[in-house]
Amino acid sequence: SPAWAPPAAAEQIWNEFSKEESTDEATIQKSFIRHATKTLARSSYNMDQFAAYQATAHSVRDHLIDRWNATQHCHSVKDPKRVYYMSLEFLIGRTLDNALLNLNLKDHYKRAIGGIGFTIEDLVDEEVDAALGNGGLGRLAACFMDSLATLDYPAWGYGIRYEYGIFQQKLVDGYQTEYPDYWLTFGNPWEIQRLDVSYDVRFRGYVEKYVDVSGQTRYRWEGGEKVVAVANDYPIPGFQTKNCINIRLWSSKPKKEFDFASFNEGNYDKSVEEQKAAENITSVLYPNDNHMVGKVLRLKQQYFFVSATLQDIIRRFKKTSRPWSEFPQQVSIQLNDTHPTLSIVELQRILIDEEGLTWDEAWDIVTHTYSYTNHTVLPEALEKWAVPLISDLLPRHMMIIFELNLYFLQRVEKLFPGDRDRLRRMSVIEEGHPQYVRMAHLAAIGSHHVNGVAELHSELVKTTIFADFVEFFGKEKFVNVTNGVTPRRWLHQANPGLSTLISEKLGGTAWLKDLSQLDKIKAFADDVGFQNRFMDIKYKNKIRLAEYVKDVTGVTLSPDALFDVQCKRLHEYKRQHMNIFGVIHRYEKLKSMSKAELEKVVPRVVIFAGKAAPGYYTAKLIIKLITSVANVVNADPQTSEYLKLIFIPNYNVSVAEILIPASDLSQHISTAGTEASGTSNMKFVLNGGLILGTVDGANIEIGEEVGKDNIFFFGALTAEVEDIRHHQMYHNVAMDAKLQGVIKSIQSGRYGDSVIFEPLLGTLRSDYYLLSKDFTPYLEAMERVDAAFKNKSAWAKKCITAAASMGKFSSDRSIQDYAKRIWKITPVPTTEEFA
Ligand code: B1H
Repeated sequence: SPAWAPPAAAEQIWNEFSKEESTDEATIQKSFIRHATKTLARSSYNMDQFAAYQATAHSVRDHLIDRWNATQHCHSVKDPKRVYYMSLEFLIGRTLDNALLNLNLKDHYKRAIGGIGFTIEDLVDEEVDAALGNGGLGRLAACFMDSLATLDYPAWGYGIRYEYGIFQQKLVDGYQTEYPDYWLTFGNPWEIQRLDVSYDVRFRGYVEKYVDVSGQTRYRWEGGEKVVAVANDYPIPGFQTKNCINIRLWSSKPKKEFDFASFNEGNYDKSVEEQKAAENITSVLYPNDNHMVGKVLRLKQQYFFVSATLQDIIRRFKKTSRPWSEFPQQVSIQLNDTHPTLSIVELQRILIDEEGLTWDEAWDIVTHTYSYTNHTVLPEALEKWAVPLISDLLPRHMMIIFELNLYFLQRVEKLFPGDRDRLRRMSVIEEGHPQYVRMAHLAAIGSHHVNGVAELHSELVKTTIFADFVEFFGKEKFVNVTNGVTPRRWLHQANPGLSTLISEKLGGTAWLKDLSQLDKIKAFADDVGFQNRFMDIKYKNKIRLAEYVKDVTGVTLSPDALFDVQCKRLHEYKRQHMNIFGVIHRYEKLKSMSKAELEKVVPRVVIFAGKAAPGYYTAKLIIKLITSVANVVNADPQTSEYLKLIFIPNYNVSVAEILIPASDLSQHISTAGTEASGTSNMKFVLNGGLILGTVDGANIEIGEEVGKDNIFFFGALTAEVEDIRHHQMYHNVAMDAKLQGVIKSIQSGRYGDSVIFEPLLGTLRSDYYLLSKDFTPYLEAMERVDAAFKNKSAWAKKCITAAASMGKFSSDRSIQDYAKRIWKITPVPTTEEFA
């Protein structure tokens, strides 16, 4: 576009009014009122709390946009290497409170909004979550964006603007029921629609072979149908920096708004059909965590997202007229799991078909650009797509996949001549009827680095799914980057009491940008005064949670009880059923106790929360069992002082922000070797809770940091799991006696007609997830927890020491790891001259 500058007469006014708005109380109030009256068309007699939230959000958005503009200006002038984080999920949650804190405007807004007659805390609660993700993988992407912005890295997030986020969960008769999450009903003040940033995306069609002017045989993808991708920008402000980066979310629009020819022929349905089909692409998030479902629409989403994103990246790259060979020095693309893997094939296609590079030149660029994060080794979660599906939707891509697989296998054959089973194992194509494309193989072959998300998981990646690939490429390509969480949202925002206490002791808030400084809090672990303040904050957080629980379930909780929480997606590998079986065991035991014995019991509140994939029958049955047991336990006057059981419906980021700071104990009890990392485990300990967990995922590294006295480990180790499964299968092993007791209790009908639970109890016959093996060790670990909780001061010391040991688990550390070892990018602070 031609360089434009304001005419001399307008320059002064331009400069003045494009400056970042000042943050004094009166200016904020004026901005609030301007947005209320002009943006929302409200008047003072027509304001409610939601409108006040909207007006506040719009005025905060102005600050975000100022910083966003400055950051973009700075980056286009300095033109550094950028990282592009491609993810089909961003589980952001709410924005208002987080933005206020990151911009350091919370106190200003508190006063300004208070002066107008609203309370900022009330307004914050009006916001609906942006829930464009399933669980840990999507939330990790959101934490990474916060860290990238905070550390001044030149980064973009790319994703899909789903109109429906993860479904809303309600309980009906104790069963999960799903409702659509149409989060955009009342608009979204945090996004900026960019109708000027749009790209065509092609589907289907055919491949044409031709000879170009230089006599080269080439291919081009033609015909088919096109849809349009439109950009929606979501500004992400860093903490205490001018830097504000962007998540660009694509929405699909029809290429032709309306088919007038069909309409005039009286074919009304057909005239809107195409429009609807196009809009459908970005309509809904697939609600499966750790499970692959091979639906065409999902594949369409993936390619739509990949195509639009690459066109945008390439357009930016081309602005500075560098040769293609410099692409990998300017661009690093991170694939968040295999979901965006088609991007590898798409870049190869663009380079050879459209840009005229040779295959080898193109492949060299591709493989120096991409890196891939693996998030799971569970077989049912590994993506594979039927070849006929890809051939139909993306015919040229299917050709390229076969071709790159051929070249790859030829290289394997050269290194391991005649090893046909190795070729079969390593092929991108799984043979059969139909054939399948193994996306993880494609991602590994097309990337310069592959990483797992915790030490153990990264070892499993190297020894299981990519063992052959390690032998072929060498082990340097396979690295670990342990996950982290942002301390801004997960401590400063969710637990202001604790954040303030830490800042007081450390003399400022610098620790929020360098979490390793938390270490210095260990010095206060024995200080009784500090212990009391620390536990008093926990107590107040428990009261806040109890109020929330009262509100949504009607059950009254005592904040003096031990709050024991397991909140995460429902999955057999995460073993929520082991937890509820444990609760049943506890309840039966309480029922058999004398009054004198009961008086020695540590009162306990067990809290579950989490969504089950709508098609995951067993997971839904676990929810039904939890709610059925809760109905009985909570109504039993004999035990009610000692045990309460809660299922909090519709677990999401906002609920997590209440739940996590209020826990004394949280459970992370996956069968060893199944949970790649887990990230809520980090959040719980950071907030002064302890972990009861298996030797799995990031639990292990948390244990190394906090010390063995400050974490409750139990259960079979990863190395033992295979042998135990084998043994159970072939040697008629009797089920654990206490677990048998629990099953009897369920089958007695005490929690309602037990027939409905038979399919769940049936899974214990083959017991793939080792509940029987781990049950007694689990109960013993629980006894250690109860004993430890009785000594208040010793418990406080554990919690303080553990929380102060969490420096490693900041997502800032994860991002610095990626930046230095994988992306090779450096920070580019947005300096004053751009503001
Ligand atoms: C994780 C997923 C996942 N691993 C497929 N894999 C999906 C797989 O829609 N799909 O098809 C969606 C999600 N999610 C989680 O990633 C791991 O289970 C956690 O252990 C880990 O902490 C998290 C972040 O790395």
